[in-house]
Amino acid sequence: MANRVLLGKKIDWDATAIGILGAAVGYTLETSLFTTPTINNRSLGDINNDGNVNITDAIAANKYANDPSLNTQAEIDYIEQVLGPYMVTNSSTYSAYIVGDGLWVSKAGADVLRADDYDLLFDSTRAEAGLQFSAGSATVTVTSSTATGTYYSNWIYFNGDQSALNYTPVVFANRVTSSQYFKVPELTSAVDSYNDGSLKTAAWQFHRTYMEFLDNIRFRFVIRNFYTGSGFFGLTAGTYTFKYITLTAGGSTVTAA
Ligand SMILES: [Ca+2]
Repeated sequence: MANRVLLGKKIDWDATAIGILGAAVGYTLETSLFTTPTINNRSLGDINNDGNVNITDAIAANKYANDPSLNTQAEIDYIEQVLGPYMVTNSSTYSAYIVGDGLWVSKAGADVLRADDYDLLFDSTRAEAGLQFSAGSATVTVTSSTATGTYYSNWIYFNGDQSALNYTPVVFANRVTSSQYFKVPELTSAVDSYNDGSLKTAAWQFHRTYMEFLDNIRFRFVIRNFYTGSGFFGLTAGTYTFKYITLTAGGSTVTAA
C-alpha cells in the first residue's frame, strides 16, 4: 500500500544514497552521520544489516529511491521504520538529506515518501498552485476549402477510465505547425466583407478554433470555417494538430446553483 500523503519532513533518498556512499569510502562527515550512530548496535547506514556500511548499503538506498521492488522487504522496513524516522527526528543534523517541511500528495499508485515531481499531485514547497495533470496532442481534419463547416477532434478524456472528475481542470492549448504556434481559441483575421477597403472586425470575426467541454469528463478541439458567398474564411482542407496541457488547478468545494 503506497503512502499518498506526507505532512512533515521529506527525505531526499537519492542524496541519502550518496551520503551513505561517502560513509562507505570513509569520508569524515558522512561517516559521522551514517556509520558512527548506532541503533541496537547496528550502524545507522547499514541497510542490509551485514555489520558494515559499504557500497552495498548505498546501492540499497538508491534502489529504494528509484525502484524499491529491487530491495528486500527487510531493507524497506529498516529504511521506513528506522533510518528515515531517525533522520527526521535529528533533522538539523541530517538537513542536507531533507527537502524541508511541507505537505506532499502523490498520484495514485505512487509512494509519496520517495515520489519525484512527476508523481506528485501537490507539493507545498513549490510556488505553483496547480500541477500538471496530463498533456498530449490531437488532430482535426478539415475536408473542404470552399464551404462553411465545423470539424472536430476525437474526444479527450481527463481520466483514462473515462470517469468524471469532481472538477473541471484548467486546459491550455495551442494549434501547432512545423514552425508556428497559435493560441486556442483563435479568431479569424478581420475581413473586408463589403470590399470597400475597411475591415469589419465586429461583424465578421468569429472563432475558427476553440475547445468544447462536456461536463468534467472530456473535451475536444473544434475548427469552424465560414463561407460568406464571396469568400472562404478559415483553415483550408488538411489535418491540423493541437497540443494541450491540463492542470489540477480548478478544484473547488463550491456547488453550482
Ligand atoms: Ca551493510
